[in-house]
Amino acid sequence: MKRSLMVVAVLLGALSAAASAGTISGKVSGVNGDSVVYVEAIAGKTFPAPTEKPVIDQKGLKFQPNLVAVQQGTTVEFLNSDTVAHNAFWISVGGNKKLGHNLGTWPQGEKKAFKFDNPGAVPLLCNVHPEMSAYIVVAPTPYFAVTDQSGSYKIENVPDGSYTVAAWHEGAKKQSKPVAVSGEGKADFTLSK
Ligand SMILES: [Cu+2]
Repeated sequence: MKRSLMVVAVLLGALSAAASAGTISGKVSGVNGDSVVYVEAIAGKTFPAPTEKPVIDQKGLKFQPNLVAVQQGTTVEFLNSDTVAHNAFWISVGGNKKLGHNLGTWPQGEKKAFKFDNPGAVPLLCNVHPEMSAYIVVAPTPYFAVTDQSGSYKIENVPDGSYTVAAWHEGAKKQSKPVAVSGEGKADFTLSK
């Protein structure tokens, strides 16, 4: 009996959590392929850094995946799965050249880690292979999503409130707009170079 009551309490808790968390969804058009959509910094709110460490693999002379979105404060691991040595460096974060960094060069099977404490787009390059490139987009909040190839996106678990939502795409001008979330919010973007 006690046990079934506990199950009911846990279920009710899960239901109320689901009811209070909303979504922001929409479409990014005007560009081809993946974009990143994220909620800009929220005044007076900070978020603990995630403990999960996404991995970018250097495999087949490519960064895989070649577009990764993470929350500010996330440690990203860079793995080399190729038989040749790879490097990873970036000249800026969010256009700020003072945040450029070079992780060095490392052989197959080894990993290097870096904690991204500043928000913005990180243009990732390998100085051994000029054809290798990728982007990490560091979002200032936990509310972000990478679009699918058609540009559709959905950001889950967003509490009700008013936000500024930004859309980023490689080579396009970043666009942001206000979005009110009450259970759900919608934001479409049309980006241009
Ligand atoms: Cu390389």
